[in-house]
Amino acid sequence: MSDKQGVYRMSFGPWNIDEGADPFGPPVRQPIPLADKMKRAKELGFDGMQFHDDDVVEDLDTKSSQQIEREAGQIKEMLASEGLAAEFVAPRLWFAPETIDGAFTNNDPKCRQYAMDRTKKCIDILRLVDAQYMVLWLAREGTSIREVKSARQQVLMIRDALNELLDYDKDLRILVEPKPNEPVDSAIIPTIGHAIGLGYMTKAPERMGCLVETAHSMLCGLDASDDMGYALAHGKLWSVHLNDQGGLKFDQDKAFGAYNLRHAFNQVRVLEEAGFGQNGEWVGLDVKAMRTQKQDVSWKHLANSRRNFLALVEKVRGLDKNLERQLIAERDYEELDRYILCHLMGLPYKG
Ligand code: XUL
Ligand code: MN
Repeated sequence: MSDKQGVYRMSFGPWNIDEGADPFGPPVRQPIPLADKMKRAKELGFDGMQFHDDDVVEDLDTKSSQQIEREAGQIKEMLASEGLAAEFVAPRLWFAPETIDGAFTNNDPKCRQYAMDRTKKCIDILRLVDAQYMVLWLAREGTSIREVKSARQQVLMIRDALNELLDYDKDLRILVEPKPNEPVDSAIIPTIGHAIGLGYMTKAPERMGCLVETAHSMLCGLDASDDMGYALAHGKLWSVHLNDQGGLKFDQDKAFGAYNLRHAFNQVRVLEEAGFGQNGEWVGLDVKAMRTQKQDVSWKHLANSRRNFLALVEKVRGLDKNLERQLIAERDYEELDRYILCHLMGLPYKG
């Protein structure tokens, strides 16, 4: 919840309205300018935007610091004129030739230097657009075959890089977003436990948090609501990427609640119970439109995810807590199961 009790601030990133290209086929929609995406965000009831560094400054690697300052300043003005805020900026450390074999764990010191320089530019951009955090998805930190890198060394290399970044900006807060695979076969920081442990290894654990993405937890074979609970227990859940996923497939980024309503309900429940949002945390989405969607409706997955989230907030708040407590005390979990399903399906429940 935000400062207004009970109201969540929600965000998404420009990549969540995309052209529909996948590894097997080309784009099927025209690109939509960032300004239009921001307008759409406001119309749909969102409060902020998430960014990759080059969503803010295109072709970042070719830009001077003056150009970076000017272009990021323009984005800040665009946000302000829409009444939106920037939640985070994330360095895109997986696209350049230098990051083919990883960023901070690359075997080539020149490539590691590229990753460090690029991330420092991301931090500069984050300050220029007034974003709250840097999100770090460690996309290619891992291996395709184990023998090319040392697992122990990779962790220490990432820790050293984080220490340098925490020194570069003494107010910087970094949220590690784990994912077990894709694009690498085996990521070195696959789960939320790894992400939190990594934060504790740095010189400023108090500025290290994490972000749980529903689909990423599921790709680990884990339950996202439990991952959120684990991070909340550590006081480290500083953002989420809500979406959905039909089991152990590629990272589908489906609309929140689209596959498994009860799973979504339990994510909302764990957030509500902990008062998530009261310390300025955002409810972020990371969802993708189906490739079938035509141009003029290529934003419906965002509207639907937001609606589903808010409807589930009402479902969580509308639970009969006394009944829940009573059934737990009686250890009648089958009955509780039935009650929850009736509640979710909107069916009348009679004990
Ligand atoms: C990739 C993913 C990223 C991060 C930000 O699966 O989720 O978009 O959220 O870099
Ligand atoms: Mn994500």
